[in-house]
Amino acid sequence: MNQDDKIYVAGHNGMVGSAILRKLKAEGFHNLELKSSQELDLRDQNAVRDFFDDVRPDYVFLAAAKVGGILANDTHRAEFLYDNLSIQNNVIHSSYLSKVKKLLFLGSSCIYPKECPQPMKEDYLLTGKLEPTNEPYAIAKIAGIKMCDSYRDQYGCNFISVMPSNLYGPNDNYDLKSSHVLPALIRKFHESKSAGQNKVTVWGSGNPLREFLHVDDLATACMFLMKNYNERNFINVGSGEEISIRDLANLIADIVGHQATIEFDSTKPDGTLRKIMSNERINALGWEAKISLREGIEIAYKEYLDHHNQEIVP
Ligand code: GFB
Repeated sequence: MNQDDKIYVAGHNGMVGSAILRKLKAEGFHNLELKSSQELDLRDQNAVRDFFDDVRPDYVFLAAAKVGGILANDTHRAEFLYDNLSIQNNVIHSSYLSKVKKLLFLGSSCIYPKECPQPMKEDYLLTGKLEPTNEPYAIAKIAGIKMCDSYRDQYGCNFISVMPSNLYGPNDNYDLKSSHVLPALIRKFHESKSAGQNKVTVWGSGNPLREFLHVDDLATACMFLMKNYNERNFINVGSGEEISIRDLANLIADIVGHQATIEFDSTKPDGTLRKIMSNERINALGWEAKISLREGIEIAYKEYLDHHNQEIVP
């Protein structure tokens, strides 16, 4: 990528897209094409075709997606399938038609089977049944991987796919119904402390293990891969750090400074019990995560206090 190349970041207002944008700007890229979802509905095939005909970007980061935590995935199943398939079909196909030099598609670790051997290597894709709570989202993301590989095979497009583990960081979603666990627990511990309460509810059993990656680490990985990786077959990006939801709750309690009693709500699903990814391939290429979980949560809590606390606690 040259600094004058035209770069389109699809989803630049989201947590992942905004992290990629910060990284691009920090590296001096200035020819950036950005459209909010109000300006361009990526589910609209004709609108996306017109945009690509008009703009003709050189590089595309496809970070636009409908995303959410375990409950949002489980309850908005049709939207997670339709919106994600539409967005990626339109952006990937239009990138082919308008001869984009390279596209990077972002997925998620939920593409792997529910009972996958750990750590999950890229080769384990499609070797078993998916976790039911997020099957529609996973199916869409698997379709995106196959689309990138198929467009490479048939048309010679340099389209790559990147699968991050559970993400958190600036511009995260703190809505308790639709968010992921990490922002939810930051908000729950903070609000319990502010209200002088001594109880926090954590969904499920607390036993599932998750691998969390700060979104700024993901952005450095995306830049690295956009510059250095030109192969079919997706690549995992994780931190290599695994923690149980119970231990995560205790860590967040410590950072927020509120040692509340934790109550586990067994009416909520646990989801996959373990999903740590193998980072062997990306580590061998010369990239690794830099932000530890404690450091990352401390940064996230500060950002929450600065930007989100006022909006959601009247
Ligand atoms: O982060 P999370 O929603 O996503 O949930 P997944 C992780 C674990 O934390 C589950 C538990 O076992 C939840 O039951 N948990 C505990 C909570 N308390 C809470 C809470 O207050 N809010 C939430 N949200 N969880 C999603 C997938 O799976 O992860 C997506 O549904 C995607 O498709 C994404 O892959 C990365 O890790 O279970």
